[in-house]
Amino acid sequence: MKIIDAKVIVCSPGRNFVTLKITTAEGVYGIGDATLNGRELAVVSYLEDYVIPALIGRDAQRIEDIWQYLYRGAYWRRGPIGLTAIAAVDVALWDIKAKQANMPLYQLLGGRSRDRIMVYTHANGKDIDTTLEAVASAQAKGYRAIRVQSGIPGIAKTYGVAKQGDAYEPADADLPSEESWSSEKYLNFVPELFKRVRQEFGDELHLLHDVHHRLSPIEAARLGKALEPCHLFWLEDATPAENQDAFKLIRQHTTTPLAVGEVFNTIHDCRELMQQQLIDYIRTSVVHAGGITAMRRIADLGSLFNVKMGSHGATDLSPVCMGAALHFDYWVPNFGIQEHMAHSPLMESVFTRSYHFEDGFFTPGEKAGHGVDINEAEAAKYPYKRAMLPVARLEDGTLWHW
Ligand code: CS2
Ligand code: MG
Repeated sequence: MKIIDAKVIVCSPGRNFVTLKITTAEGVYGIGDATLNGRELAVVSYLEDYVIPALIGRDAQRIEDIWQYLYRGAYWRRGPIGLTAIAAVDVALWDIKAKQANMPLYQLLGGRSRDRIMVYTHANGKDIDTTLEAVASAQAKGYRAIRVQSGIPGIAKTYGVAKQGDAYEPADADLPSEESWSSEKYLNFVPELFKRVRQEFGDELHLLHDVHHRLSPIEAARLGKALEPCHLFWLEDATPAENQDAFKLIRQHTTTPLAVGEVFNTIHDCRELMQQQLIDYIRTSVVHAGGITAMRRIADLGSLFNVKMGSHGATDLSPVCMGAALHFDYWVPNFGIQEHMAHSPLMESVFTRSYHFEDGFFTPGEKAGHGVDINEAEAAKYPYKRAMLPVARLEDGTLWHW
């Protein structure tokens, strides 16, 4: 199955998406997501200028060899741009292989390990009361697990909180907008938020919270400890993980389960955290961590140390990634949960999908391949629009982690 064509499709139906389409001499094609929020065209260039010319003429059936060729063979390894490009190729090739076998992708991975895939969604509001309303509305839609974020008194704009009535899309400006941050104001507020959520919704609902890398390790330990009575499903990205040892300090102080990894690209970013049992969930995604081929290795390493998969699934990961992720989740033995932020009807007018939501759970569908396709004529109606993620500064002007 010779690869005869590979092309990148960039569209912006409400937000930017980059999609790779690989076609074989037999006419079978596969698609992969290559979207890296706020840095989309860097991946397009990596694909068009370096990857695609080297792909043409290769055998689409040799997924592993092509993965090694693009990773090991590149000399300049790792990093979000390269691994997002590799992921797009990998997912497109798995799509082709599954179509060729006339099977849904999860069957090629070893078949399903569960009947349905639990997802969590987002509830957010400008203050506690509107956030409680958002939790009620997510619960009414059937979600059993909800990530709760709220505006913080004294901080004008906070990650994870939508502008009034809008779905949360952080890449909102042509150049990065600036937000201000105070860890102390945040730390004084979040325990009260979760106390109110538990009071209102009881003990059964799974609650999650994203710190978005904002705290120092000792501050994260303080938050984890304060939230213990509210028994979170997880506390996400409590501190930046470049220094993996930082999680040791958090772990020593709290039993709140820890999740990290949406910005990780390779198994090397996960290894120490896993081996030292410093985390409970790993949030690497199919699109940013090198595709299905790489995610299998990450999951298998994690399984040795009781680490479960809890993949990133914000709207900046396209429906193509979501489709592939759901096949992976259906199979992976050490599954924890999958993030789900619903794509808008406009986004879904460009991508057709076979995955299906019911009662808080997804199934990936039985269509051959990963079940997601792109309507190129629709995509062409929505040209790329530059949109960057914000940056954050402390109240004294110091640049901080966004
Ligand atoms: C967030 C994301 O979904 C999450 O957990 O951290 O919304 C993140 O901010 C975006 O994906 C950044 O592109
Ligand atoms: Mg996050």
